[in-house]
Amino acid sequence: MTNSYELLLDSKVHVLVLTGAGVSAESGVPTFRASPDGLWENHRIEDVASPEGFAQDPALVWRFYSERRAKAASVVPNPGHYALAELEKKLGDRFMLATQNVDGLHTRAGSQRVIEIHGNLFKTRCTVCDREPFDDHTVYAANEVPGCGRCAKEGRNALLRPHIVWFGEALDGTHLHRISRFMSNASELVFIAAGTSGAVYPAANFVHDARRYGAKTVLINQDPADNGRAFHHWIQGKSGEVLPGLFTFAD
Ligand code: BV8
Repeated sequence: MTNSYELLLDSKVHVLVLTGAGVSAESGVPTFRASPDGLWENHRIEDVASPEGFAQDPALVWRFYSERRAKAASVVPNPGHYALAELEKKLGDRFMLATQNVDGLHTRAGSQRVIEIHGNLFKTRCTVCDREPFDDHTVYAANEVPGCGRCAKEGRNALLRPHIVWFGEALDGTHLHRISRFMSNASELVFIAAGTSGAVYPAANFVHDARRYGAKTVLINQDPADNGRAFHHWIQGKSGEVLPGLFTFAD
């Protein structure tokens, strides 16, 4: 574990960054392990963020997401988000950001090459018809469960759901393909994971995939991560403080 660290990037290196809830913590967005018992309203998050949880109590699940939607809309990106947007400007298509976060803060900080592998709080989709997930900033009332207007017109009763990848649901295959193609195309790869406990799969496996491609792997995290031993380097600290001064560029 080191505290001061500098990452020298040459003109060939490709950088893949994976972020988790810790990167948004300095913006005021609670992490999943903020409350020691990892509960929300006495529910295990894995139970609320799941298709079974939604089937059992859609109003409770919409309350969980409406509350997080309101919170995410009320905060702003922090220096860690901006540092990654700056790095993308320098590296262009030699940069890729995969985020587990659903708060949209990377995009608001200017990042464009972002893959939101777990979805986005501000998108909603129908549980039945194949309409595209649509932008939705509505904070639904406590017991309101929105229905699909298009289905209603066609005489069907269909609930709307957050466009989020729940536990037990598959990630978008095109996202995973883009990430592995980025790694395999890189002649020289650096993999950085920031603000993530490495507890959730398949994202927690990315470091192993990157090492198979010969990557240098760096973890930037306040606490030890579950998959921390897989990284060559661990910079213990706050991502909003570490990321801005981390990168130097060889000519
Ligand atoms: C799937 C959306 C299969 C919800 C989320 C092995 C392989 C594959 C799957 C599994 C497997 N083992 C188990 C599984 C199942 C499961 C899983 O991983 N379970 C865990 C609990 C063991 N995985 C899945 O279900 C995935 N689906 O694999 O499907 C499949 C295949 C085909 C067909 C059907 C099914 C889906 C996983 C996605 C779940 N959705 N998010 C929502 O957000 O509401 S996960 C959710 O929790 C977040 O998105 C995030 O990914 C995760 C929390 O993790 P972190 O982001 O790391 O946050 P955390 O709070 O844990 O840690 C923050 C860290 O930051 C801390 O370490 C802290 O120290 C640090 N920190 C804090 N402040 C700072 C800081 N660091 C730096 N600076 C700071 N300022």
